[in-house]
Amino acid sequence: VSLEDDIEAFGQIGRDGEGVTRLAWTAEIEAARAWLLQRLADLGLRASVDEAGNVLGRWESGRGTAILVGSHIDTVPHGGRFDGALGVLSALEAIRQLKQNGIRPSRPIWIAGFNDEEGALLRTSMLGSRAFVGGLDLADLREHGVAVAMAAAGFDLERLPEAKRIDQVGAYLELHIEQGHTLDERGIDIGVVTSIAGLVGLRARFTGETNHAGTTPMRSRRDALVGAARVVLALRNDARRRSDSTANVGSISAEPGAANAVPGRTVIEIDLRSSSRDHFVRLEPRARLLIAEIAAEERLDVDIELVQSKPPVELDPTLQSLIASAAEAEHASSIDIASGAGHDAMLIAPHVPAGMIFVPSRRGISHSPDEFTSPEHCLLGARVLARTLTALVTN
Ligand code: HGY
Ligand code: MN
Ligand code: MN
Repeated sequence: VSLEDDIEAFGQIGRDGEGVTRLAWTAEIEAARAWLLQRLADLGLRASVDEAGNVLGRWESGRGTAILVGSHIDTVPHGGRFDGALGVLSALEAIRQLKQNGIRPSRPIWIAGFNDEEGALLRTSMLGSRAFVGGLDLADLREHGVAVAMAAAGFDLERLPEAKRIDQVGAYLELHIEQGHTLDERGIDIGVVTSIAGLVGLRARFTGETNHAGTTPMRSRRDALVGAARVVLALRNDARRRSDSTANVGSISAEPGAANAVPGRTVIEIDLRSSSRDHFVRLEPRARLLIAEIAAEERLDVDIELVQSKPPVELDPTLQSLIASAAEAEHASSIDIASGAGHDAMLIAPHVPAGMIFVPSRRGISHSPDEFTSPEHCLLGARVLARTLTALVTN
Protein backbone atom coordinates (compact mmCIF):
# COMPACT_ATOMS: atom_id res chain seq x y z
CA VAL A 1 0.00 0.00 0.00
CA SER A 2 1.23 3.49 -0.78
CA LEU A 3 0.00 6.93 0.21
CA GLU A 4 -0.94 7.53 -3.42
CA ASP A 5 -3.12 4.40 -3.44
CA ASP A 6 -4.80 5.50 -0.21
CA ILE A 7 -5.55 8.96 -1.63
CA GLU A 8 -7.09 7.33 -4.69
CA ALA A 9 -9.13 4.81 -2.69
CA PHE A 10 -10.34 7.30 -0.09
CA GLY A 11 -11.27 9.79 -2.83
CA GLN A 12 -13.70 7.23 -4.23
CA ILE A 13 -15.74 7.32 -1.02
CA GLY A 14 -18.50 9.87 -1.52
CA ARG A 15 -17.33 10.55 -5.04
CA ASP A 16 -19.61 13.07 -6.65
CA GLY A 17 -18.74 13.65 -10.30
CA GLU A 18 -15.26 15.16 -10.31
CA GLY A 19 -15.51 16.05 -6.62
CA VAL A 20 -16.18 14.41 -3.28
CA THR A 21 -19.09 14.89 -0.87
CA ARG A 22 -18.79 13.36 2.58
CA LEU A 23 -21.00 15.18 5.06
CA ALA A 24 -21.34 14.31 8.73
CA TRP A 25 -23.99 11.72 9.68
CA THR A 26 -24.47 10.49 6.10
CA ALA A 27 -23.86 7.10 4.50
CA GLU A 28 -20.73 8.51 2.82
CA ILE A 29 -19.01 9.42 6.08
CA GLU A 30 -20.01 6.04 7.49
CA ALA A 31 -18.29 4.38 4.53
CA ALA A 32 -15.22 6.56 5.14
CA ARG A 33 -15.16 5.46 8.79
CA ALA A 34 -15.44 1.79 7.81
CA TRP A 35 -12.55 2.14 5.34
CA LEU A 36 -10.36 3.93 7.86
CA LEU A 37 -11.11 1.43 10.65
CA GLN A 38 -9.91 -1.35 8.37
CA ARG A 39 -6.74 0.51 7.35
CA LEU A 40 -5.89 1.23 11.00
CA ALA A 41 -6.47 -2.39 11.94
CA ASP A 42 -4.23 -3.48 9.03
CA LEU A 43 -1.48 -1.33 10.55
CA GLY A 44 -1.93 -3.10 13.87
CA LEU A 45 -3.54 -0.15 15.65
CA ARG A 46 -6.53 -0.45 17.97
CA ALA A 47 -9.25 1.18 15.92
CA SER A 48 -12.56 2.52 17.20
CA VAL A 49 -15.25 5.10 16.55
CA ASP A 50 -15.98 7.53 19.37
CA GLU A 51 -19.26 9.08 20.51
CA ALA A 52 -18.83 12.01 18.09
CA GLY A 53 -18.21 9.85 15.02
CA ASN A 54 -14.45 10.44 15.10
CA VAL A 55 -12.28 7.50 14.12
CA LEU A 56 -9.42 6.82 16.52
CA GLY A 57 -6.48 4.49 15.99
CA ARG A 58 -4.25 3.80 18.97
CA TRP A 59 -0.70 2.53 18.95
CA GLU A 60 -0.38 1.85 22.65
CA SER A 61 3.33 1.87 23.28
CA GLY A 62 5.59 3.21 26.03
CA ARG A 63 4.04 5.38 28.69
CA GLY A 64 2.57 8.82 29.26
CA THR A 65 0.23 10.91 27.19
CA ALA A 66 -0.26 10.20 23.50
CA ILE A 67 0.91 12.15 20.48
CA LEU A 68 -2.26 12.69 18.46
CA VAL A 69 -1.89 12.94 14.67
CA GLY A 70 -4.73 13.57 12.27
CA SER A 71 -7.21 15.80 10.52
CA HIS A 72 -10.79 15.44 9.29
CA ILE A 73 -12.57 12.90 7.08
CA ASP A 74 -15.58 15.02 6.06
CA THR A 75 -15.66 17.45 3.13
CA VAL A 76 -17.62 20.47 1.97
CA PRO A 77 -20.34 19.66 -0.61
CA HIS A 78 -18.60 18.83 -3.89
CA GLY A 79 -15.18 19.40 -2.37
CA GLY A 80 -11.78 17.95 -3.16
CA ARG A 81 -9.88 14.79 -2.30
CA PHE A 82 -7.16 16.41 -0.16
CA ASP A 83 -8.71 18.82 2.36
CA GLY A 84 -8.67 16.88 5.64
CA ALA A 85 -8.20 13.49 4.00
CA LEU A 86 -4.50 14.08 3.33
CA GLY A 87 -3.84 14.74 7.02
CA VAL A 88 -5.38 11.41 7.98
CA LEU A 89 -3.85 9.41 5.13
CA SER A 90 -0.39 10.91 5.69
CA ALA A 91 -0.71 9.93 9.37
CA LEU A 92 -1.23 6.32 8.18
CA GLU A 93 1.85 6.70 5.96
CA ALA A 94 3.87 8.11 8.87
CA ILE A 95 2.92 5.10 11.03
CA ARG A 96 3.98 2.80 8.18
CA GLN A 97 7.35 4.55 8.04
CA LEU A 98 7.86 4.37 11.80
CA LYS A 99 7.08 0.66 11.74
CA GLN A 100 9.41 0.10 8.79
CA ASN A 101 12.15 1.92 10.67
CA GLY A 102 11.61 -0.37 13.64
CA ILE A 103 10.70 2.51 15.96
CA ARG A 104 9.30 1.50 19.34
CA PRO A 105 7.53 4.67 20.51
CA SER A 106 8.31 5.82 24.04
CA ARG A 107 4.71 7.00 24.35
CA PRO A 108 1.40 6.16 22.65
CA ILE A 109 0.62 7.49 19.15
CA TRP A 110 -3.00 8.05 18.28
CA ILE A 111 -4.46 8.80 14.87
CA ALA A 112 -7.65 10.84 14.61
CA GLY A 113 -9.99 11.05 11.65
CA PHE A 114 -12.21 13.85 12.92
CA ASN A 115 -15.85 14.05 11.97
CA ASP A 116 -17.67 17.18 10.80
CA GLU A 117 -14.81 19.69 10.65
CA GLU A 118 -16.55 21.52 7.82
CA GLY A 119 -19.93 21.55 9.54
CA ALA A 120 -21.44 21.57 6.07
CA LEU A 121 -24.64 19.69 6.91
CA LEU A 122 -25.90 21.52 9.99
CA ARG A 123 -23.43 24.41 10.45
CA THR A 124 -21.79 22.54 13.33
CA SER A 125 -18.20 23.11 12.26
CA MET A 126 -15.43 21.22 14.08
CA LEU A 127 -17.98 19.19 16.01
CA GLY A 128 -15.67 16.17 16.19
CA SER A 129 -12.62 17.98 17.56
CA ARG A 130 -14.80 20.13 19.81
CA ALA A 131 -16.25 16.97 21.33
CA PHE A 132 -12.73 15.56 21.69
CA VAL A 133 -11.66 18.56 23.80
CA GLY A 134 -14.95 18.76 25.68
CA GLY A 135 -15.96 22.09 24.19
CA LEU A 136 -19.48 21.37 22.97
CA ASP A 137 -22.61 23.25 23.95
CA LEU A 138 -25.24 20.48 23.99
CA ALA A 139 -28.16 22.85 24.50
CA ASP A 140 -27.22 24.71 21.32
CA LEU A 141 -26.88 21.47 19.33
CA ARG A 142 -30.26 20.24 20.62
CA GLU A 143 -31.84 23.39 19.21
CA HIS A 144 -30.30 22.91 15.79
CA GLY A 145 -31.70 19.52 14.88
CA VAL A 146 -28.39 17.73 15.36
CA ALA A 147 -29.91 14.98 17.53
CA VAL A 148 -32.14 13.78 14.69
CA ALA A 149 -29.32 13.56 12.17
CA MET A 150 -27.10 11.82 14.71
CA ALA A 151 -29.79 9.32 15.70
CA ALA A 152 -30.41 8.43 12.06
CA ALA A 153 -26.68 7.61 11.82
CA GLY A 154 -26.78 5.53 15.02
CA PHE A 155 -25.28 8.15 17.37
CA ASP A 156 -26.68 9.74 20.51
CA LEU A 157 -26.30 13.49 21.01
CA GLU A 158 -26.53 13.11 24.78
CA ARG A 159 -23.42 10.94 24.76
CA LEU A 160 -21.20 13.52 23.00
CA PRO A 161 -19.52 14.58 26.27
CA GLU A 162 -18.06 11.06 26.54
CA ALA A 163 -15.92 11.76 23.46
CA LYS A 164 -13.67 14.04 25.54
CA ARG A 165 -10.26 12.36 25.49
CA ILE A 166 -7.92 15.35 25.34
CA ASP A 167 -6.66 14.56 28.87
CA GLN A 168 -4.88 11.51 27.44
CA VAL A 169 -3.09 13.58 24.77
CA GLY A 170 0.22 15.45 25.16
CA ALA A 171 0.68 17.02 21.72
CA TYR A 172 -1.07 17.27 18.35
CA LEU A 173 0.26 17.21 14.79
CA GLU A 174 -1.79 17.91 11.67
CA LEU A 175 -0.65 17.87 8.08
CA HIS A 176 -2.93 19.77 5.70
CA ILE A 177 -2.94 21.23 2.22
CA GLU A 178 -2.23 24.95 2.32
CA GLN A 179 -5.48 25.88 0.52
CA GLY A 180 -3.76 29.12 -0.48
CA HIS A 181 -1.29 30.01 -3.22
CA THR A 182 1.83 30.99 -1.27
CA LEU A 183 3.75 27.70 -1.37
CA ASP A 184 2.74 26.87 -4.94
CA GLU A 185 3.57 30.34 -6.28
CA ARG A 186 6.92 30.50 -4.53
CA GLY A 187 7.86 26.91 -5.31
CA ILE A 188 8.28 26.00 -1.62
CA ASP A 189 7.72 22.41 -0.47
CA ILE A 190 6.63 22.75 3.15
CA GLY A 191 4.87 25.40 5.25
CA VAL A 192 5.58 25.47 8.95
CA VAL A 193 2.33 26.89 10.29
CA THR A 194 2.75 29.61 12.92
CA SER A 195 -0.87 30.63 13.57
CA ILE A 196 -4.45 30.13 12.44
CA ALA A 197 -6.80 33.05 11.76
CA GLY A 198 -9.84 33.40 14.00
CA LEU A 199 -13.28 33.24 12.49
CA VAL A 200 -16.74 34.52 13.24
CA GLY A 201 -19.81 33.08 11.54
CA LEU A 202 -23.01 35.14 11.48
CA ARG A 203 -26.45 34.59 9.98
CA ALA A 204 -28.48 37.69 9.18
CA ARG A 205 -32.21 37.53 8.44
CA PHE A 206 -33.67 40.62 6.78
CA THR A 207 -37.39 41.20 6.69
CA GLY A 208 -39.01 43.84 4.50
CA GLU A 209 -42.26 43.67 2.59
CA THR A 210 -43.16 41.43 -0.33
CA ASN A 211 -45.06 43.23 -3.07
CA HIS A 212 -45.60 43.43 -6.82
CA ALA A 213 -42.45 44.12 -8.86
CA GLY A 214 -44.26 46.26 -11.43
CA THR A 215 -46.56 48.37 -9.29
CA THR A 216 -44.57 49.15 -6.14
CA PRO A 217 -42.83 52.53 -6.49
CA MET A 218 -39.05 52.28 -6.26
CA ARG A 219 -38.90 54.72 -3.37
CA SER A 220 -41.36 52.94 -1.11
CA ARG A 221 -40.01 49.40 -1.41
CA ARG A 222 -38.71 47.47 1.57
CA ASP A 223 -36.55 45.08 -0.40
CA ALA A 224 -34.77 42.58 1.85
CA LEU A 225 -32.46 41.39 -0.92
CA VAL A 226 -31.28 44.92 -1.65
CA GLY A 227 -30.41 45.35 2.01
CA ALA A 228 -28.52 42.05 2.04
CA ALA A 229 -26.71 42.97 -1.18
CA ARG A 230 -25.55 46.26 0.34
CA VAL A 231 -24.27 44.33 3.36
CA VAL A 232 -22.31 41.96 1.12
CA LEU A 233 -20.51 44.89 -0.49
CA ALA A 234 -20.02 46.82 2.73
CA LEU A 235 -18.43 43.82 4.45
CA ARG A 236 -16.14 43.28 1.49
CA ASN A 237 -15.07 46.91 1.44
CA ASP A 238 -14.48 46.92 5.18
CA ALA A 239 -12.28 43.78 5.00
CA ARG A 240 -10.32 45.23 2.07
CA ARG A 241 -9.01 47.96 4.36
CA ARG A 242 -6.86 45.46 6.25
CA SER A 243 -4.36 42.90 5.06
CA ASP A 244 -5.06 40.57 8.00
CA SER A 245 -8.82 40.20 7.50
CA THR A 246 -11.32 38.59 5.15
CA ALA A 247 -15.09 38.76 4.75
CA ASN A 248 -17.24 36.34 2.80
CA VAL A 249 -20.96 35.95 2.24
CA GLY A 250 -21.23 32.44 0.85
CA SER A 251 -24.93 31.77 1.01
CA ILE A 252 -28.01 33.85 0.24
CA SER A 253 -31.69 33.02 -0.08
CA ALA A 254 -34.53 35.31 -0.99
CA GLU A 255 -38.28 34.80 -0.64
CA PRO A 256 -40.73 34.46 -2.18
CA GLY A 257 -38.13 33.84 -4.89
CA ALA A 258 -39.94 35.11 -7.97
CA ALA A 259 -38.54 37.57 -10.51
CA ASN A 260 -41.75 39.61 -10.35
CA ALA A 261 -42.02 39.90 -6.56
CA VAL A 262 -40.11 42.30 -4.30
CA PRO A 263 -38.21 39.96 -1.95
CA GLY A 264 -39.62 40.40 1.53
CA ARG A 265 -37.25 38.03 3.28
CA THR A 266 -33.55 37.33 2.76
CA VAL A 267 -31.07 35.30 4.78
CA ILE A 268 -27.29 35.54 4.33
CA GLU A 269 -24.47 33.58 5.93
CA ILE A 270 -21.36 35.54 6.75
CA ASP A 271 -17.80 34.33 7.42
CA LEU A 272 -15.39 36.92 8.87
CA ARG A 273 -11.77 36.16 9.71
CA SER A 274 -8.76 37.89 11.15
CA SER A 275 -5.35 36.68 12.20
CA SER A 276 -5.00 39.68 14.54
CA ARG A 277 -6.21 39.00 18.06
CA ASP A 278 -7.06 42.70 18.54
CA HIS A 279 -9.07 42.92 15.36
CA PHE A 280 -10.73 39.54 15.88
CA VAL A 281 -12.66 40.80 18.90
CA ARG A 282 -13.97 43.70 16.81
CA LEU A 283 -15.25 41.56 13.92
CA GLU A 284 -18.66 40.76 15.38
CA PRO A 285 -19.53 44.20 16.81
CA ARG A 286 -18.37 45.97 13.63
CA ALA A 287 -20.46 43.67 11.43
CA ARG A 288 -23.51 44.07 13.67
CA LEU A 289 -23.24 47.85 13.51
CA LEU A 290 -22.81 47.94 9.76
CA ILE A 291 -25.74 45.56 9.19
CA ALA A 292 -27.99 47.52 11.55
CA GLU A 293 -27.17 50.80 9.77
CA ILE A 294 -27.93 49.43 6.33
CA ALA A 295 -31.11 47.71 7.55
CA ALA A 296 -32.31 51.01 9.03
CA GLU A 297 -31.61 52.89 5.78
CA GLU A 298 -33.52 50.26 3.80
CA ARG A 299 -36.33 50.19 6.41
CA LEU A 300 -35.81 46.49 7.09
CA ASP A 301 -36.00 44.48 10.27
CA VAL A 302 -32.95 42.39 10.86
CA ASP A 303 -32.09 39.54 13.19
CA ILE A 304 -28.42 38.57 13.55
CA GLU A 305 -27.41 35.20 14.94
CA LEU A 306 -23.89 34.27 16.02
CA VAL A 307 -23.27 30.85 14.43
CA GLN A 308 -19.68 30.36 15.53
CA SER A 309 -16.74 32.20 17.02
CA LYS A 310 -13.24 30.72 17.13
CA PRO A 311 -10.39 32.99 18.22
CA PRO A 312 -7.05 32.99 16.39
CA VAL A 313 -4.50 30.55 17.78
CA GLU A 314 -0.71 30.43 17.85
CA LEU A 315 0.88 27.07 17.19
CA ASP A 316 3.59 25.69 19.46
CA PRO A 317 7.10 27.14 18.82
CA THR A 318 8.91 23.92 19.81
CA LEU A 319 6.82 21.88 17.37
CA GLN A 320 7.43 24.54 14.70
CA SER A 321 11.18 24.10 15.05
CA LEU A 322 10.88 20.30 15.04
CA ILE A 323 8.87 20.51 11.80
CA ALA A 324 11.40 22.93 10.24
CA SER A 325 14.28 20.57 11.16
CA ALA A 326 12.38 17.58 9.79
CA ALA A 327 11.85 19.47 6.50
CA GLU A 328 15.55 20.29 6.35
CA ALA A 329 16.48 16.66 6.98
CA GLU A 330 14.26 15.74 4.01
CA HIS A 331 16.07 18.37 1.88
CA ALA A 332 12.75 20.17 1.49
CA SER A 333 12.47 23.94 1.26
CA SER A 334 10.24 25.43 3.95
CA ILE A 335 8.88 28.74 5.18
CA ASP A 336 6.85 29.91 8.14
CA ILE A 337 3.26 30.54 7.15
CA ALA A 338 0.02 31.73 8.79
CA SER A 339 -3.17 29.81 8.04
CA GLY A 340 -6.21 31.68 6.78
CA ALA A 341 -8.26 28.48 6.80
CA GLY A 342 -9.62 26.91 9.96
CA HIS A 343 -8.44 23.52 11.19
CA ASP A 344 -9.14 21.02 13.95
CA ALA A 345 -5.81 22.22 15.39
CA MET A 346 -7.64 25.42 16.46
CA LEU A 347 -9.69 23.46 18.94
CA ILE A 348 -6.77 21.36 20.18
CA ALA A 349 -4.13 24.13 20.46
CA PRO A 350 -5.63 25.78 23.57
CA HIS A 351 -5.27 22.43 25.39
CA VAL A 352 -1.96 20.88 24.28
CA PRO A 353 0.98 22.00 22.08
CA ALA A 354 -0.15 21.75 18.46
CA GLY A 355 1.86 21.87 15.23
CA MET A 356 0.80 21.96 11.58
CA ILE A 357 2.57 21.09 8.35
CA PHE A 358 1.33 22.57 5.06
CA VAL A 359 1.98 21.14 1.61
CA PRO A 360 1.33 23.14 -1.59
CA SER A 361 -2.11 23.44 -3.16
CA ARG A 362 -1.96 23.77 -6.93
CA ARG A 363 -3.00 27.34 -7.83
CA GLY A 364 -4.17 27.76 -4.25
CA ILE A 365 -7.47 26.06 -5.05
CA SER A 366 -9.46 24.27 -2.35
CA HIS A 367 -13.07 23.50 -1.40
CA SER A 368 -13.37 22.54 -5.06
CA PRO A 369 -13.01 19.36 -7.13
CA ASP A 370 -9.93 21.04 -8.65
CA GLU A 371 -8.03 20.76 -5.36
CA PHE A 372 -4.68 19.11 -6.13
CA THR A 373 -1.37 18.38 -4.46
CA SER A 374 1.23 16.35 -6.36
CA PRO A 375 1.94 12.79 -5.15
CA GLU A 376 5.55 13.91 -4.55
CA HIS A 377 4.49 16.71 -2.23
CA CYS A 378 2.00 14.47 -0.43
CA LEU A 379 4.74 11.92 0.23
CA LEU A 380 7.29 14.56 1.20
CA GLY A 381 4.79 16.03 3.67
CA ALA A 382 4.17 12.56 5.13
CA ARG A 383 7.92 12.05 5.52
CA VAL A 384 8.25 15.37 7.35
CA LEU A 385 5.35 14.30 9.55
CA ALA A 386 7.01 10.93 10.22
CA ARG A 387 10.30 12.59 11.17
CA THR A 388 8.59 15.07 13.48
CA LEU A 389 6.65 12.24 15.07
CA THR A 390 9.81 10.17 15.44
CA ALA A 391 11.52 13.06 17.23
CA LEU A 392 8.59 13.21 19.67
CA VAL A 393 8.48 9.49 20.49
CA THR A 394 12.17 8.59 20.63
CA ASN A 395 13.40 10.78 23.45
O1 HGY B 1 -13.75 26.99 6.91
C1 HGY B 1 -12.65 26.55 7.25
O2 HGY B 1 -11.64 27.22 7.19
C2 HGY B 1 -12.56 25.15 7.70
O3 HGY B 1 -11.69 24.46 6.87
N1 HGY B 1 -13.80 24.49 7.74
MN1 MN C 1 -12.13 22.70 4.41
MN1 MN D 1 -9.59 21.05 6.22
